[in-house]
Amino acid sequence: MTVKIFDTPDVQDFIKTVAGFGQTGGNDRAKQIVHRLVSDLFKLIDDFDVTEEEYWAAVNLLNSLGSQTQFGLLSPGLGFDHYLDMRQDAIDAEAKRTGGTPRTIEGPLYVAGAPEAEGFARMDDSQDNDGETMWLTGQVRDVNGTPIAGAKVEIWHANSHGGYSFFDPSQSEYNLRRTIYTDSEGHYTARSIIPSGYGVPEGAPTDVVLKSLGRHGQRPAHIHYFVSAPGHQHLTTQINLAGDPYTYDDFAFATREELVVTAERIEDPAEIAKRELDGPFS
Ligand code: MBD
Ligand code: FE
Repeated sequence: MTVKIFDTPDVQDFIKTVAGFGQTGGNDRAKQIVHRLVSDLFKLIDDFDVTEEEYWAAVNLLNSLGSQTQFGLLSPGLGFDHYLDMRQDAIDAEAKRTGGTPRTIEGPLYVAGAPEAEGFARMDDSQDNDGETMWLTGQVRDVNGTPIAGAKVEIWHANSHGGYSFFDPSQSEYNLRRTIYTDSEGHYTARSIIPSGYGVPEGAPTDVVLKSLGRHGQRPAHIHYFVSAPGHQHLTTQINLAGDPYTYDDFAFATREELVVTAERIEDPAEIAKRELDGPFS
């Protein structure tokens, strides 16, 4: 049996009541948005003849997502984070704010309060890391190319098993998370370990949703950045490592061509020795 009731006056009035339209208290924007949201979902139920079983299965799924704090993980998987970035890109283009390193999504795994350093930091708390040594260096410049001294560079990434400290109980606090302030020439250097890609945990509510769409939950190896300096727009971005099978097949849609970086293997013992000094190199 299929019935269509959405367009009836009773239903339309009912949605207004649900959204508090008759009430003097509350918040107008909340009322407008809840009105649209409930309206769109009621219409969806009508159009797709959603059954009671399907509806309550959806409620149970939302409960499991929420109880396991997985909304932040499903959100990039369903493209919302990237969509917000596309809107921010359009806002910047409209305001003629062009140039510079492109933004991409933050993801759900940032943690504030990482140890701070000037110019150089070692990021791996050696006792729980088995990855290949990685040297990461760069220069913060404004859109005209002028180096910015004292810029704040926050870096965080996964270990060689794709796990992040604070979310992976096997790692120490702030492992692979550091804040580095750039030196007088805008440079920063980190010694760390090469991260592996991240995978949505098997069987987690987000995995259930992705599997129902025939999709995987894999991200390529990547390194997250926040870059900020007084008087400049905050940048949220990532480096995506070239050569990963998921570099161009990221479940979170965060890869951008300009952010794909090829790691260069250092084989020369003299070059390695120079970097083993645990400090910045010139
Ligand atoms: C990650 O490490 C990540 O960066 C994103 C966007 C989603 C899940 C895990
Ligand atoms: Fe990540």
